[in-house]
Amino acid sequence: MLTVFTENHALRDAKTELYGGLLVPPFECPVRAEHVIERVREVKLGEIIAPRNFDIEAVTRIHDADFIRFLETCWEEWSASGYEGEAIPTCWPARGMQQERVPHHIDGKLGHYAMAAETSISNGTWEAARASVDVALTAQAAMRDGAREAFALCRPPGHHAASDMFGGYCFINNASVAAQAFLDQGAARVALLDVDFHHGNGSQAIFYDRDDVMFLSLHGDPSDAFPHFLGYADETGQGAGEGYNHNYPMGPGTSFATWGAALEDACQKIGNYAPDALVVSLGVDTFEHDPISFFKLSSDDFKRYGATIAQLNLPTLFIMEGGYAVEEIGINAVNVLEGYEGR
Ligand code: Q9C
Ligand code: ZN
Repeated sequence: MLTVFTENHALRDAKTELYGGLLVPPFECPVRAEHVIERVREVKLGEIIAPRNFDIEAVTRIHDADFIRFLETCWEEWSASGYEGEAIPTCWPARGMQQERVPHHIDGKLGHYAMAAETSISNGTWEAARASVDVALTAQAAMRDGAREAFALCRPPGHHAASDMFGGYCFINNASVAAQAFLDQGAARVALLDVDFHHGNGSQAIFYDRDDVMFLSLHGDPSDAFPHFLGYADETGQGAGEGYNHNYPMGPGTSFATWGAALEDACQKIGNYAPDALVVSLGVDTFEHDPISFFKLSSDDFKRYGATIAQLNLPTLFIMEGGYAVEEIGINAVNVLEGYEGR
């Protein structure tokens, strides 16, 4: 399988994450991607190529242009304002407040465009996010040009980012941008399967009223897990999208027996939908030793479910999302790809 990767992911190197009332080193850190590419090399998964640079138009098919400009200029504006630390939102347009106006002050802009406070914006964040979506688009282009499957080793991840919202370590929704690229090249239907531990709220919101992308997500029950305010089973889509959104929330301690059954059900729905391509938001924070998650998948389970996804027999684009047990992240992510390849 082809892998797309760039060292420019390391430009995303924030020093702070607001966690448990402390500013800690971020769980979403550069060494994650280094471990994954190391494992890709170790098992000789296949060719590794660098991304090419895509025009921003492929990104603004999904994201609001003003939001993209905000990401581009946020660090500059924040540091020019005299603040000494990294950019962290501290106030939001909560219930009863103005939702539509975008404030002038950087504190207001951060609150308008952020969904959460753990994702500090730092110098280089925009450049890394842009490189990450180029990785996804390069892998997608390889499939347009004939590859049956590809692995986009994206970092930073993307599935929490909505059309005009960042957070949950995400800035640009790489998987959604890639899904849209398949459609723009002539696909009639794309399935987006999200197996990251967290609900892909950004991807869900982006495609919620559409029937040309079916979104399916297996994740920690939002009642107990981030992002807390989306991802319940009764969110089934709206308008033309009614019936094309499927959530599988699962509780603390969920084992592979339960998780795998949910995957089988999701795969059945994907098969019935008969998409032209499958995009997989591949997070491996479902791992039993993940430091911020509560599922109990073992490293072997990742190989097993890769094989299940392969049974769909669809052109498949894997997009890297989360996974914070950094020592095992390479083994776990590449196990899915090896399982898919029948190794
Ligand atoms: N107590 C991804 O996996 N904070 N993002 C969780 C846990 C945010 C995860 C707090 C987790 C974001 C791409
Ligand atoms: Zn996650």
